[in-house]
Amino acid sequence: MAIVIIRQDNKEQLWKDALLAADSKLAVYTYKEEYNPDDIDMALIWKHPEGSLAEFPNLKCIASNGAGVDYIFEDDKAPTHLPITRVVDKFLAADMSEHVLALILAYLKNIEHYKVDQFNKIWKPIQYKRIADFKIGILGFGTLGQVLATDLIKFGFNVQGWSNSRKSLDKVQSFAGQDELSEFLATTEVLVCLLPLTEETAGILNKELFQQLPKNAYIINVARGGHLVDADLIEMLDNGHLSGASLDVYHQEPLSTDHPFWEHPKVHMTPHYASVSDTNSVIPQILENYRRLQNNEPLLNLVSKTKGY
Ligand code: NDP
Ligand code: OXD
Repeated sequence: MAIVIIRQDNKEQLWKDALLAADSKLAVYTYKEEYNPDDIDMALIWKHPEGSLAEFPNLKCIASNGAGVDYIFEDDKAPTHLPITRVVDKFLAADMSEHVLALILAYLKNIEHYKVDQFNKIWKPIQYKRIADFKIGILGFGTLGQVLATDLIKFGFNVQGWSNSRKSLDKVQSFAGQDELSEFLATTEVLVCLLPLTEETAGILNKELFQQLPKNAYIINVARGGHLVDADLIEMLDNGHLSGASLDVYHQEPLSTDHPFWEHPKVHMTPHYASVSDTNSVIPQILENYRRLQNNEPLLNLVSKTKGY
């Protein structure tokens, strides 16, 4: 019985050390080490090389080291019939919320705009916007979306959320399903995408959706690049319907240097780092699931195969 850590961002040793610090008796390998694949019963992964999960005949569980699991379903050779778990963590949620809050406040107060003016030595005050006058719409009103909504409410924002099933959160209007999407969009002035990437949500941030937002709406995509139709965003920014966009995630990561987003004056970019799993905080749920796996107990934070998230 052993855990293998598979990720390609050079953080596998960090996670191994953290697991061993929590339980020194654990059998745990990084995928770069020598080990017997027959021994592996849990794979702790983040954007693994395609096909690499097919190497373990006794694998019992795939544990995503992030909240998203889209990359697992995209790998045709991954044994997706096995239980798949994901990270649900208070720091992952709080960090995401802080990132989005920073972007929204910077947008309302023209911080990016002034940075460019400063660079060009231009002194030109422009009207700022007030929190109380703005409605934030959160597309994907799950674990991260609801923490963000709670924080936004504390700041005095008007908030609404859209999800598959209706939610009940104090002071937040909840919209559910395709039938209520248009109504949700019609009053959303800053749209934050926090959906999982699935067959249903791929390409959801497209021209048809943008046209249903009020003129000058602002887009924040911190979910997955696959949600966005890049050309549609550029068209709607260039024709003035949308006032700007902040993007953390892209179809290709790192984004190729010839992509138009890099030089677009209305696009603000960050390198898929809005929120990352914190080892100390996340290790206990991994170890708890490993213990449950050995004892045939129900796992925490299981992904639904039918929903794909
Ligand atoms: P959850 O699964 O908790 O929430 C997803 C929400 O989306 C749920 O409210 C769900 O509805 C809703 N949803 C899913 N599909 C649909 C649909 N077809 N129509 C309407 N609503 C839908 O996920 P998290 O909040 O934990 O994470 C969201 C995503 O954020 C992750 O999948 C990941 O891609 C991204 N992420 C990005 C990070 C970054 O650094 N940029 C960091 C962490 C996560 P319901 O509640 O009814 O099921
Ligand atoms: C995640 C992410 O899904 O970091 O956790 O994108």
